[in-house]
Amino acid sequence: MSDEDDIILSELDDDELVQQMFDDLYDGLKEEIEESVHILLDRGWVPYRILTEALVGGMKIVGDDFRDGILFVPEVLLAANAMKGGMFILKPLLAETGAPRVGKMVIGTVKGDIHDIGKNLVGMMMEGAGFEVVDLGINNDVDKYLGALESEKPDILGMSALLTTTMPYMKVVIDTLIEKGMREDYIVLVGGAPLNEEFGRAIGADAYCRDAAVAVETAKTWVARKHNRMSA
Ligand code: B1M
Repeated sequence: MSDEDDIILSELDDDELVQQMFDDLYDGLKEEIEESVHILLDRGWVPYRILTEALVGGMKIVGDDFRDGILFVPEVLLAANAMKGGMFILKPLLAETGAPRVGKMVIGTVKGDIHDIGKNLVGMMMEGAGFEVVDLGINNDVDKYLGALESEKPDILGMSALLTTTMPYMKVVIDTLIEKGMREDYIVLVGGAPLNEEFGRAIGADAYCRDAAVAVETAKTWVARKHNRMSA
């Protein structure tokens, strides 16, 4: 039996457990991540803290080593799967805040891009803040976005891109909205690791959101602004 097998997660203190979660995420150990999430919940950690400190914190290490060529796609996929296991437990808890419905958002990752962890996190946090969220998944072309806007009639269109090669597609979607005279009907928020504020402005989005918490705050501000405009 290896040393790893001897670790009893529930006997670790909070700091040790979070460190262990970083290791388990790195090793793609979904069941261990799920167990640790339950332990932290039992210890009174709020879901948002578990999400940001333990899961997103651990994923940052995975991301850095992927960038540096220490980890490769199969390992990162396992890590992503473990992360999703933890997020799945937290999702209903984040949505349980009883916040009144504040607006509706359609969100999806752009064409050519299959990264969905960040988008899912944004969706979860938005639901937790009282937004209705329609998730279009990954690899969305312009027709998919437009179809969803027409059928769902949301306040917000959210787009996610994690690759420098796919982020320009956001402009294709926004330009098509302009061409069709639909741009002013929606608040367009964009996000993803390679973007920044300048890019958001350059493609004609209403705002760039650095992370899920910023996405929620930005969405609330813009929806309130939209409703004030409509009632003026
Ligand atoms: Co990919 N990958 N990946 N990958 N991957 C990156 C993005 C990369 C930066 C890694 C690196 O080299 N350092 C790099 C991109 C380089 C670049 O473009 N400059 C990269 C690459 C190159 C690739 C492939 C091309 C690798 C290959 O095949 N050779 C390939 C591309 C596939 C494709 O999409 N066509 C690929 C594949 C994969 C996996 C499938 C293995 C896996 C994805 C699994 C999945 O998502 N289901 C994966 C992963 C996991 C990553 C990293 C390691 C982690 C991404 C992540 O989930 N982060 C990533 C490295 C990194 O970002 N540091 C990397 C955690 C997440 C919580 O953060 O997604 O940034 P993030 O989301 C944040 C904010 O950005 C923001 O809020 C979120 C929550 O706070 N946000 C929004 C995101 N979307 C938003 C939308 C909004 C608002 C805010 O709308 C309103």
